[in-house]
Amino acid sequence: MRKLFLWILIGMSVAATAQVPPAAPHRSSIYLKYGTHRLGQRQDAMMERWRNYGLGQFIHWGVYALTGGHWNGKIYPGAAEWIRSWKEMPKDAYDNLYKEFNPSQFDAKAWARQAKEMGARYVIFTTKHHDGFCMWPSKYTNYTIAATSYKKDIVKEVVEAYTNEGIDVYLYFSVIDWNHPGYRVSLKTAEDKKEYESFKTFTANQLKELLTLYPQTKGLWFDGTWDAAWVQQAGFADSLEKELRAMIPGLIIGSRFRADEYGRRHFDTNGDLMGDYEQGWERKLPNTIEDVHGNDWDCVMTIPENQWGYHSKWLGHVKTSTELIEMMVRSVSLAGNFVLNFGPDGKGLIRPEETRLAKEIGQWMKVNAAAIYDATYAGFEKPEWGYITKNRNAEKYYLVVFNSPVKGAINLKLPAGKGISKLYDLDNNSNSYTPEEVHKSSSGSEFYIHLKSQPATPKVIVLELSDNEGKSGVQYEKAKT
Ligand code: FHN
Repeated sequence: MRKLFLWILIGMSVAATAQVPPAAPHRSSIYLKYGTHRLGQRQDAMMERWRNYGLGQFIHWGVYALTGGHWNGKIYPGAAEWIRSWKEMPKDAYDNLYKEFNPSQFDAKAWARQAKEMGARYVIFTTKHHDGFCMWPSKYTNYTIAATSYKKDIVKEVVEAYTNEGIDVYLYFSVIDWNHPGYRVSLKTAEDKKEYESFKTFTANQLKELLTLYPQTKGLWFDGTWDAAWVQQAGFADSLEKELRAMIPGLIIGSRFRADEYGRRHFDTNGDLMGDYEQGWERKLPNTIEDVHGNDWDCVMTIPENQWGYHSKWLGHVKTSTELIEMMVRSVSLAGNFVLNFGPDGKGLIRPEETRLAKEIGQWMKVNAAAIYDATYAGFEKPEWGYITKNRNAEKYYLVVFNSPVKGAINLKLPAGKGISKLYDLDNNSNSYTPEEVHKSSSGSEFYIHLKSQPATPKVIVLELSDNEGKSGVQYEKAKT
């Protein structure tokens, strides 16, 4: 039986509960023909579903997985999916690798089950990376899965398996395509421009093909859009985005797809977000809520320093599950989603390290997902012991403790005008905190919550606030010095 404790506030504390600060308005009146299509956040149901995900899975898989980041006995020092660009990698050797691609142990249903158990609510899957190899039988090129001995449509298998597990599917698409004869980094000659026109048509055809073949798709995650040649296609990309959105109502597209007529990407020349969410947080996280400018955003993160595709020898720091859980909680506490990357091997297997991390994250999510799902920025000052998230639809706050102080208590500054109606452990809601366990500082501006135990994993305490401030408490004399 949970006792209801009405806590007495002394003095008004420093943080004020606030919603996510609104995006900065249109910063100036520069007319843009190909700037953002909308000011402020999308408010439709699909986007609300997107911002409630909390945790997603990224999968980078293609013929590059066959190399495992090695060639001819040498280790490629870069990101494994870029090995074709390595001077030690003969281009024709790479471009014939697809003939060996036959992932006999690929099991999309097993991948989807693992992702579900980890707690992922959406997946972003590489349909085509920069090498141009298509994991679906595109009719616009021969360089596809249909030309391999595996033959089957991998994108279809992934879309169906994940959708059947209740995980929303987003398709990753690289505009960079090293295989297409019309692809150019920049347009220097008339010939370049002529060839690039065919490449633009090819790109548009493939994107419309993907949305036609896989209508379950909830969004497109674009990549490889930084080349000067593409950045100069503001009008073409603007029209193409509108065409794609019309094919699947509610389709979600991020800020990385196109540039405005002045070449500005992610944010147009007026500083307003292009697309539905910011796609700039790659292998990095914002520090404060101000860093996200009131926009929706996702962070995509690798487990090693910088490997998206399968590399058999991870060099440098490999993140632990606690580090990854902290990045996820931090993302949600700043109103974003956290997307963890997996790079299956050439046989179609998820590597043991990723399987272990998925299991450990899943064990934590099994107990604490309420702090992640449907949660967002809480409006509190960032505490030194961890993060605070808030359920979007209730006055419920989640105190996620990562750095449990040696003193055994955590400090909490309450929002002005609020009282505490309940305080209990998320993993055992009969574990209410009693007045003996929660003391007011003499300054009256914060509470000390004595933890019931020193947690071995990130601990979540649920704080339910009420609008009833209660009577003022004991006023202590200030020290005379
Ligand atoms: O060049 C790609 C890289 O290979 C990987 O796909 C990441 C994932 O977001 N995106 C680009 C680097 O920013």
